[in-house]
Amino acid sequence: MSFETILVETRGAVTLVRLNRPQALNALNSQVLGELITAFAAYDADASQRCLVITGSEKAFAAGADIKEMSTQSFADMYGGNFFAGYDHVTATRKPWIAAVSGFALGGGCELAMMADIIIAAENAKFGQPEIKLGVTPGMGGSQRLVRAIGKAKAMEMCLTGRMMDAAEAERSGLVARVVPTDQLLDEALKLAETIAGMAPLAAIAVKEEVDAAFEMTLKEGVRFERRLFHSLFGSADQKEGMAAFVEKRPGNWTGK
Ligand code: CO8
Repeated sequence: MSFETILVETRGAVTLVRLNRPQALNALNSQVLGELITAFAAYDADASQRCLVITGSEKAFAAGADIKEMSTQSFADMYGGNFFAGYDHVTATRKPWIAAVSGFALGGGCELAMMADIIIAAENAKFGQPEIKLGVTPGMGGSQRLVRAIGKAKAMEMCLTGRMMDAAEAERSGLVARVVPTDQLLDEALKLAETIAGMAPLAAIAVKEEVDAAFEMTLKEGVRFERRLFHSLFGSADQKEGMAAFVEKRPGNWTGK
């Protein structure tokens, strides 16, 4: 696979995706989207890969959707072309992925980070939904995922004013799992990814389904859904292996079966 706007490499069982448009602070254009769809689909399909990290540069995770690409588009272009609906393919990734955010994560950049299962932030990270300053609104899920992540009061304030939230506030507010020194961001994200990659693969997919279901279901339905997935994992070899490994006081040796 050859890409122009992202760099993709594998490190053991972890796929590392770097947004790579430094001249535009990693602004997300249609080419980036197309390449992300391909890279995420390849990750999901590759049984040797068990976690993915997406990151940007130290200055910018991504400064938003590409304003220069969007500026002259008409309603018909956007609506008729279902602009950026392709991110639904990215969010359909079944295996876990982490956003490692340094610098600006604005507009679509913040929204892409929020599509991840976990966000880790560098101390210099800045999150924001500044679309209102451009005469538009979030368009890649920001108004929905930000409310779910940090609650209505702060989400509404951020979307109505376009103000940026620093890493410390993002951690306090529940947007990010952890803040780490900027020069350690990638190492810490890869360490976390390796930990997740070391877990039973089917259980990791099931955990994602269950936690994500909490945003879609009533508590009763969600608990039932979780219980059924729990039951179903007793049909897997990895459940037998995991419980035998515990009894035998050794690490589990997962097959993903
Ligand atoms: N799009 C295109 N180019 C950008 C973007 C962007 N979002 N952000 C920065 N750039 C470019 C700049 O134009 C500049 O290019 P050039 O050198 O050719 O002029 C280069 O990157 C460097 O940027 P700056 O000189 O502005 O760097 P600063 O350090 O001075 O400022 C900021 C950094 C504060 C991040 C500033 O660049 C900025 O405010 N950027 C725009 C942030 C923004 O408004 N983001 C939201 C965009 S809209 C959006 O994301 C909508 C998502 C939903 C779309 C889906 C619809 C369905």
